[in-house]
Amino acid sequence: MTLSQSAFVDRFALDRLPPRAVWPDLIFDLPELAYPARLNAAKVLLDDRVAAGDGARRCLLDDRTAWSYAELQDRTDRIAQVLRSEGVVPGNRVLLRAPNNPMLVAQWSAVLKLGAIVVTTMPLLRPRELVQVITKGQISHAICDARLEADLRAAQTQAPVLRHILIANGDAADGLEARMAAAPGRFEAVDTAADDLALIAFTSGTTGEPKGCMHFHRDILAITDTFSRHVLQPSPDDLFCGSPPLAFTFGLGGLVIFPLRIGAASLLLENAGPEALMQAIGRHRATVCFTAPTAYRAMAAMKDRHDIGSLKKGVSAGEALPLATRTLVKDCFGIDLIDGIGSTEMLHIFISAAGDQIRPGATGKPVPGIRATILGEDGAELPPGQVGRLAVKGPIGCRYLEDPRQSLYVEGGWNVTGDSYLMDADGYFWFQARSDDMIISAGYNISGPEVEQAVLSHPAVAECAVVASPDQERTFVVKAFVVLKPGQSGDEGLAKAIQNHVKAEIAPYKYPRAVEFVTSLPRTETGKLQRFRLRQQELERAAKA
Ligand code: 3UK
Repeated sequence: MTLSQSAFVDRFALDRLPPRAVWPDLIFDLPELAYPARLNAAKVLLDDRVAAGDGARRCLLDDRTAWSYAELQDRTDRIAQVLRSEGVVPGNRVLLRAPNNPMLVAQWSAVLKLGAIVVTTMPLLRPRELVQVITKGQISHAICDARLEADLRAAQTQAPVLRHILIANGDAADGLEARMAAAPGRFEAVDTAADDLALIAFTSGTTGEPKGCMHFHRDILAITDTFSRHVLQPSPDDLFCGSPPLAFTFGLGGLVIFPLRIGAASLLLENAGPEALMQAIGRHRATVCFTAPTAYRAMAAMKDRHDIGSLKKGVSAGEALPLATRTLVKDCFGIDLIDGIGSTEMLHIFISAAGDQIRPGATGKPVPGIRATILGEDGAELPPGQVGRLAVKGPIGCRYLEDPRQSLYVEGGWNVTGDSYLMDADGYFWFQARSDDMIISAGYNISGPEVEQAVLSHPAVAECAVVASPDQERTFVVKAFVVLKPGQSGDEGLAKAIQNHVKAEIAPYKYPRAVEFVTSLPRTETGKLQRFRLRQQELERAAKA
């Protein structure tokens, strides 16, 4: 496969794609994945929609405004013109920084229409992390919400490649909105190749320097034409909502790309903690929700305070969905959560199940258009029933921006996600652990997340993390860090009760020999448990003792 004629003037990112030999295989197994050679994703999502007569349809909502598709197109075109007048050319990287709101979506589609490459950043990133992203991506332009300006300015002093910062949502005379007002008229989308780069998503990465995952214009459509179209199956009358930041591709897909692809609407929330999310669902009668397992758990605990009866579908991703959480959500809200495993490298969800295809406890089956298998240590495919390394391929795959870790994620054409899984005889995939969250204790292989599930099913437990803790006798023991529900007190009696509960739920040798009650657990900005931090803490404590 060769790259088609790129529309890029700035070839920095194109030239830093990994060598072809370490690309994953790309497969286009469905008729809907046969994209034309030239394609601009923002044009498809917006201009084509408006041209089809849907301009007046409801598109983006927040608590203050509701934009139609035509209004989003208008904002997009104005921003694209402002960016062009700032010197942005096709192939340049443009950094975006804002909480989830309609303007952030307009900025995102404007960068795409310009044929530039969009790099949306997590609002909580600190200057040090911003410097890494800006330097690695050689990012010259940024649009930044006034409320997040200070950290970006601090980063700029150490990353001088960032020369132009446009401030949005502020009151300066040269702010983005003032400049947009003076830039009326349509903006013709740049005629990008289907495989021109559209976005670089930096991984939330639980450790180490961020990796830039590079994705094409056609990839933006491919995630909807696989997971959304075949598993989620939303309708144009749906109202999407959820918590993940648009910088996290889980949120980008669920809150922007999926609704826009079918002419549906999306509710964007700057603050989307579990309670705010529930309130918003109730107020706007949202029908499809994207959030993490812990948020569903927290929402279930507040079921009496808010009415979310409008909700028809809930997608859970980012971490394994504990069976106890699935059951709780079914009991409280009457919906069968759609669990799905996705990754920044694959852009969105590649194994999932909905409706009567769900097998509780399993993640699901490969999404149509995706192939999945389990690899042994030697790289050979394992038969059903054996635990090994999850490997997938589809129309999208891992292409890190100039990163030696490319050859760790891609092996023999497969994307190897770093998760231990098993496939059963019916082709369902069962999550075991992140490959590095397997605990080896007294010679047994124990999955930390499996023990967490058992602990979580105890009625006093709100949250739990299970890691290996150094031990004289057994090398490591299974240790549970437990956050209790309000009103519970963490004493020896309760620790014992939790241990007995686990022994009754799963094989007794897996029970946590150590239990520590804590008030909170370390998490990434995308809500993932940082087990490595607890592991490290245990190693340090043991070294001191
Ligand atoms: C873990 C899961 C079990 C798994 C993501 C949906 O999470 C996303 O991307 P990241 O790059 O992390 C990828 C890793 O997260 N994981 C995600 N979902 C599940 N483990 N069950 C799940 N349902 O370790 C995976 O390798 O942050 C999720 C869509 C887009 C995404 N970027």
